[in-house]
Amino acid sequence: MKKIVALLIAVAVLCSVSVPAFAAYKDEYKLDIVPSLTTAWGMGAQYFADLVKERSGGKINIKVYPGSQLTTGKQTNAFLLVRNGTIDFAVQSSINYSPQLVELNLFALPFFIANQPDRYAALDAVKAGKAGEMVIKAIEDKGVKFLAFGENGFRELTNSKKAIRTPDDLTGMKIRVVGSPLFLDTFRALGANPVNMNWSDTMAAIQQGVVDGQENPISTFYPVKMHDYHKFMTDWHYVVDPTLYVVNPAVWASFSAEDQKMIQEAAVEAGKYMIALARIGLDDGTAQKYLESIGKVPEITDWYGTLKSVGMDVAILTPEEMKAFADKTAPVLEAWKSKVGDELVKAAEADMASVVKK
Ligand code: X2X
Repeated sequence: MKKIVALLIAVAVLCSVSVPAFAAYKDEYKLDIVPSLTTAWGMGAQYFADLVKERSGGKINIKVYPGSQLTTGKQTNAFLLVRNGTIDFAVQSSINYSPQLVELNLFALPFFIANQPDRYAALDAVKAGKAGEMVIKAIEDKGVKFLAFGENGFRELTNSKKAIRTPDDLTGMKIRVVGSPLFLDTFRALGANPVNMNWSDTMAAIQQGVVDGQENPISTFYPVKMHDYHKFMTDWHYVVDPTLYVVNPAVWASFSAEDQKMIQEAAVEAGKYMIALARIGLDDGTAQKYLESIGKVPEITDWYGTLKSVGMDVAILTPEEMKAFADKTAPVLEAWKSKVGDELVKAAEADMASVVKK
């Protein structure tokens, strides 16, 4: 009798693990990104698609659509379109999801992560800690499956007019910012004149001189030759945007358990690659070592030297100069901490404190 029961249990277990996925796989899964394929963001998204294709033996074909094609230029609609299934996958900036997910403004709080002794260690601690868990939960509670973090990068300011080293230098300057209210508040507090604009419209506005400045990570603005129009950069790292690899839940449910595992692992791996690409030449050398270890060192490894060689004037701020910007934006930081949620902000502060070397 015992043997029969054991056999029945074994059969039941086997059946449950080998349930086939009945939903047919699509010929193509669409993946949305904002910038070009030549950015760290684009390369990290493409690497994900390549890994999934290779590891599924060509069965799962993810196509990366750069330049906000899938959101018809409206990058802040990406979350809604992944949720409703118009878009299958996305690798999106936390900033572009923040209109729907107020929690994601955490990373764009001015001089919050930037003010930590090691901003990269602080960011990693937030993502891996309690705050990261809360952010992931917020995304999934709103109906999108989270796969992994990537990175667009810490954002630096560029402009066509003059070297900016103090808030006063920014007075009245027209600065293009992303479509998120926090950015308007931050630049208004600095005395600038911020304008919301999609990235897909930004280069034309810059070329025509409609705006004087913009802020983006170096690995995102260099490939579009920002230096041809903006001779000045301020190295202030005031906010960061991690990217998020996500998928529509129904699409996710259509994959077999093995494929889900493979896709999840591919996203984590591609995310690590993107993070290293966004940091190479800017961190303590960890990114370069990682890229060497996987045999994928990019052409440019020295950003400051590269920017100099194309004629950019880079203002490296002293701690006192950084403080002047942080002081000016402190009321925005305080106001937005409450909007983001005190519990989440406290969790992030504790996560960051845990990696500060005593
Ligand atoms: O629009 C931007 O500035 C960009 C490309 O960085 C984002 O999508 C957040």
